[in-house]
Amino acid sequence: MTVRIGVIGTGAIGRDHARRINQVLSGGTITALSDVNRASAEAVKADIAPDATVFATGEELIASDQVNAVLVTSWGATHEQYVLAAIAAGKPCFCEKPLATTAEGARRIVDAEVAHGKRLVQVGFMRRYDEGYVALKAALAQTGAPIMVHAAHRNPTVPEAYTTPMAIHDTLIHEIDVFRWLLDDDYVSARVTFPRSCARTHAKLRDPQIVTLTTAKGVVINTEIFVNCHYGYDIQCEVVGEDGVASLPEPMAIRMRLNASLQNPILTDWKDRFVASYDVELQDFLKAAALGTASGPTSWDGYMAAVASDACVQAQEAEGESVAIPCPDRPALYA
Ligand code: NAI
Ligand code: NAD
Ligand code: ISE
Repeated sequence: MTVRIGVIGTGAIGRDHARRINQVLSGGTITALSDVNRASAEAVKADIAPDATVFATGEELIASDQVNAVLVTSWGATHEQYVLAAIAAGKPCFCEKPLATTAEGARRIVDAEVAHGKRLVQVGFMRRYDEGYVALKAALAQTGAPIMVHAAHRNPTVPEAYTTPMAIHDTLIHEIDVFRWLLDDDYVSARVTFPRSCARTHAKLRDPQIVTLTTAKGVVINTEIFVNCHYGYDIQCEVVGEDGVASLPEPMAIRMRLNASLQNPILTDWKDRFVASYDVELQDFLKAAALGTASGPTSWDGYMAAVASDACVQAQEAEGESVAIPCPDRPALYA
């Protein structure tokens, strides 16, 4: 069966996911598009999905019988309303991170899916599908029980609209999710410290910052978020275990001997760093959607990430103080 997909939000990642479904992956076709900026949806139709219908609103797209499954790739603050509408319509839904911008919002999605009685939602935590993270998780069998993690999430630059809390719910959210999965653990507390801000930042963004998360098993994770690092898009992770240390592999790059130096190019765009894992996550979505369900990262994962994310934002405000992270009971649907 070919799954007929509607995309809500046809900006940077919505356009890229539409291209994947129509030109790279199998089992899906884009039949519907919607964006608050209608011209953006019309442009994706012209370039990628000529047979798709452009809908005035996401709700109309979800209700349409031209749509069996929904991709929510609009701005984070709009995700909750569309995911809830997709669940109400009984249609599988892939939602880009964050599932919702607050834990309460993500909980409403969990409760709606539990009431529906079957999984319908996959959250766009694509790092779980990345070959490097999968290999790192396998390597932990050799390095022994993890004790510490040292990580960094660096972007070359961000727009003026990117503010201090976004470093958590837009950027660190990838680490928050992937470390729960990598360590098979939950968080108990968060602390944030700020070095002096870098010269390239702006008035509404303290950058860089260091987030320390402690897990239920006692692992301490230090992550540097530096979104004006200038030199490239760089994701680093090193796990220190009882018997050894395992590091996330660097992306493949041609090493060159040039001009009396040894050079390794570094990527600059997030779209390139996890390009293969976006393909794998969406292929997984299409496979499950053909059966009327969802697999991969769950609404519960999206909710737990939002709970930790809210605590990290509080920890930013309480600069240097430890903030507790609650660990609610997991519904049986996500066992
Ligand atoms: P963008 O700003 O390029 O695109 C968002 C699009 O959504 C815009 O075209 C905007 O007009 C549209 N939009 C906003 N509100 C809407 C609404 N209510 N209804 C319909 N359309 C609406 O943003 P970008 O970078 O594509 O990010 C979109 C989402 O993807 C965000 O949630 C972001 O966190 C996530 N994202 C995920 C990445 C990943 O690595 N998984 C990477 C980049 C973004
Ligand atoms: P973007 O600004 O390029 O695109 C967002 C689009 O959504 C815009 O076209 C905007 O007009 C549209 N939009 C906004 N509100 C809408 C609404 N209510 N209904 C319909 N359309 C609406 O942003 P982006 O970079 O594509 O990010 C979009 C989402 O993808 C965000 O949630 C972001 O966090 C996520 N994202 C994830 C990754 C990742 O690595 N997984 C990377 C980038 C972005
Ligand atoms: C963006 O939305 C992403 O998801 C990228 O993966 C991340 O590196 C970036 O900081 C976010 O803004």
